[in-house]
Amino acid sequence: EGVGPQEYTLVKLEILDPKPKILAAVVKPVYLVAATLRPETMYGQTNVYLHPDIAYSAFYAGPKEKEVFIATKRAARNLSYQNLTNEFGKVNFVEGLEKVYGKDLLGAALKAPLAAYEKVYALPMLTIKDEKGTGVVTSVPSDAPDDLAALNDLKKKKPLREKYNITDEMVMPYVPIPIIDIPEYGNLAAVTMVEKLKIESQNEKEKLEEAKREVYLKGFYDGIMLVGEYKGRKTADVKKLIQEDLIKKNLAVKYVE
Ligand code: A2H
Repeated sequence: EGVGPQEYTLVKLEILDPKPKILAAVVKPVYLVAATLRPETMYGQTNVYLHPDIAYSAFYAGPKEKEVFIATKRAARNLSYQNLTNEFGKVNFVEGLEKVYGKDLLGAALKAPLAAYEKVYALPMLTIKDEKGTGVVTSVPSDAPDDLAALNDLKKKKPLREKYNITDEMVMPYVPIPIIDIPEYGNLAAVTMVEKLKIESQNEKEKLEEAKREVYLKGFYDGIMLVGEYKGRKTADVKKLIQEDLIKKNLAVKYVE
C-alpha cells in the first residue's frame, strides 16, 4: 500500500430481479463492481460485501454506457479517467442515485462471474474502507481471512442479520469452497488460519493482519488451482490469464489507483 499504482480487477456482479427498491426505476443492467487483486479466486465467491454506511453512486459505464455500475463516487471519478465512461473525465450519474447507502443495497441477489453458487447476496462488512478500490469487496472465505471472519459473524449473530434485514437463506447455505491448494495450509487456507489463531470476529484487526501476512504471500506464489480452466497450475501463472478471460467476456474491467 502507498507504493505507487495498484492494478485491480473490477469484477462485475449483476444485480438480479427483484432488485432492491431503490433501483426500481433503472432499466439498464446494474452491476456492483468489486475491486480485487486476486481474480483467480473468483471461483470461490460466496457473497459480496458493502459497508452499510458508505455512500455509493450509480452511474452509466461500459460500452456506450449501456450498463450501470455501482461504486463509490471517488472510484466513479477515477474510472472516468480510465476510459470506462463515455466522456473522458465525466461521470453521468443515474438520476436520483448519485448517493446510495450500502444499507439500501444489502440483500440484493447477484450473479457472480465464475462462482460455483448460482446466486449470491450483498451482505454487510464493517471494515470496508471508503478510500480504497470501489468500496465493494467480493467475498472469498476460502482464501481471505477478512471475508471468512465477516461471513462467520453473520452466521453466528442473529441480531447482526436482523439489523440489516439479511435473511438466513442469504447466509447459511454459503460455505467456503476449496479452490486453491497451498502447501502447509491445505485447500481452505483462510479457514486454517482463522481456526489456528482463534479469530472470533471481523474486528480482531491484529490477528487478521497476522493471518493475512501468512496466507496471502503463499497463496499468491505457491498456490495450485484446484478448479476451473487452469486446474493444476500455479496461481501466480494464471492470475493474468483469468483476468483477461473475464475482461474478454465483459465480466470485468481493469482499474488502477
Ligand atoms: B481481495 P490492498 Cl481471496 N476495503 O479480493 C477493504 N478491503 C478491500 C477494499 C476496501 N475498500 N477493496 C478491496 N479490498 C480487499 C479477494 C482476495 C483479496 C483474496 C485474498 C486476498 C485479497 C477476495 N476478497 O487481498 O489494500 C480485496 O480482497 C489481499 C490484500 O489494495 C482486494 O483483493 O492491497 C484487497 O482487499 C485489496 O487490498
